[in-house]
Amino acid sequence: MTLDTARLPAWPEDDFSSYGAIRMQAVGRIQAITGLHLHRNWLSIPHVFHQDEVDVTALEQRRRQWNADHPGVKLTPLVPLIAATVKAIDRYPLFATSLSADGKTLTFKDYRHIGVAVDTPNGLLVPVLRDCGTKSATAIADELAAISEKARTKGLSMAEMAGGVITISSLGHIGGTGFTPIINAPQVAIIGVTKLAERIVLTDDGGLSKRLLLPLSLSYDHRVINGADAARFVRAVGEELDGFAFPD
Ligand code: CAO
Repeated sequence: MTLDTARLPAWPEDDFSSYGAIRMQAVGRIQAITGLHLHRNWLSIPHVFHQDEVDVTALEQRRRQWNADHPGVKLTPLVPLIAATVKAIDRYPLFATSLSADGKTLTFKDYRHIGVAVDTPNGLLVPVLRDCGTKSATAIADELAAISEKARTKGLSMAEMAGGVITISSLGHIGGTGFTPIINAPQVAIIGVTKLAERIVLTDDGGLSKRLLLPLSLSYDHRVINGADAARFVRAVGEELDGFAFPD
């Protein structure tokens, strides 16, 4: 399928120096390559964005306690999220598929390799953590720390970025209440995570309760996934987070 871009108006050129001082800088190699892929994905995948908040009050209490009990090891909220995503995919395998280029065949993947977007000085890289369904939380945390450090300092090989069934992009350490990440083709969905937020919510008996909510932003390929699937999947991620078992 090709897009007819020939009919679009030309890119607007402007003499910025006529308005004031400017400086120019070449776009970095990684940013340029990433940009081309993101542009292709944005133009060729019909994205739909689904936003939800999951209650992680109990999970966060348990995570903080676990970190306090295990000095020297740190589990960030991303680690239970990776594990919960794997379990949600087990319940909704559509989220680990790829659509063929002709749109006729869907490939279901039984492996659970998860891509994690890493912000590096040279641009965005997406290392892939292998077999997250069979790894302990501490193994996932160790691997995430090692591979994101490598991405930032030495870069990654193509093999280290290949084979993910879904990608998670976390901006939770910075902020935000939601965003619309671009799908990492040939995957069919990407989960965006933003900052944990304390909220006062109305309880079933009409009272008020202070809860900790994790905003989840799912972008999905509407050729493969429908809105109801997306809503159920994100709810499933929330349920699996709630049931997450910290290691002994
Ligand atoms: N809400 C609140 N705090 C959060 C959080 C969340 N959702 N997620 C992480 N944090 C906290 C962590 O607990 C940690 O707190 P302490 O320093 O107090 O222990 C702190 O933020 C820093 O976490 P981290 O960034 O070191 O670790 P991580 O596991 O959350 O993420 C990594 C690792 C590599 C994914 C992340 O560092 C990163 O690079 N994210 C950027 C991804 C990105 O750019 N996405 C956009 C892609 S589209 O352009």
